[in-house]
Amino acid sequence: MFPKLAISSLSALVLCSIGALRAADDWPRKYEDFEGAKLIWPYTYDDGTSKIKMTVSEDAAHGGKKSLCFEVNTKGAGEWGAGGGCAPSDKKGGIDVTGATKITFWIKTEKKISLGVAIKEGNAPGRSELNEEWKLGVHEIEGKAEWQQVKLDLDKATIKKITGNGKMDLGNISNVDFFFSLGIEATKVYVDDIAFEK
Ligand SMILES: [Ca+2]
Repeated sequence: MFPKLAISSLSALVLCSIGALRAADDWPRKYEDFEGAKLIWPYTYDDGTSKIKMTVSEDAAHGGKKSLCFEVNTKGAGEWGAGGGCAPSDKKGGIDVTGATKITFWIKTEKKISLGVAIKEGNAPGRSELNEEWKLGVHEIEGKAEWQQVKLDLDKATIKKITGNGKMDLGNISNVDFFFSLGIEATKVYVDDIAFEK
């Protein structure tokens, strides 16, 4: 009885290990596809004059039926613009993308926009070295009727402010942030299929 149990346990252990190995090689790794029922930790911010509203929309999708929709207007007398983002919905607020070299997402905008992208390390209580934010530059996106893919190199990121170890820790990424610079007339910008690549 005991040897048989031991063999079963061993088999289970081996199967678990194979599963873990497969998961570790599973690239690209999805951050968010917006197909879930709701956003986790959604937020927006603005300069007091610029307008931004962020929702999950079924009006457009790159994959599935839904995408993230920003209704943006930064054409007013604002000082710097507006932005927003959310945590991934299926990984308890953070995703392990250790080993990733790129972030990629799809965007649909009928008007040309200047888009800033940033990622935030997840909050790790008592470990301030793991809470830093990384800016991935500001990018000109042409206005088009079609979806466009954006792919950004993580090694070109600059740290917003050194509050910890000053290194990019990809073990628990809890935010992908989209920032809209000044000069965007009222428009809708759709984002979908945010993922990290090796
Ligand atoms: Ca989608």
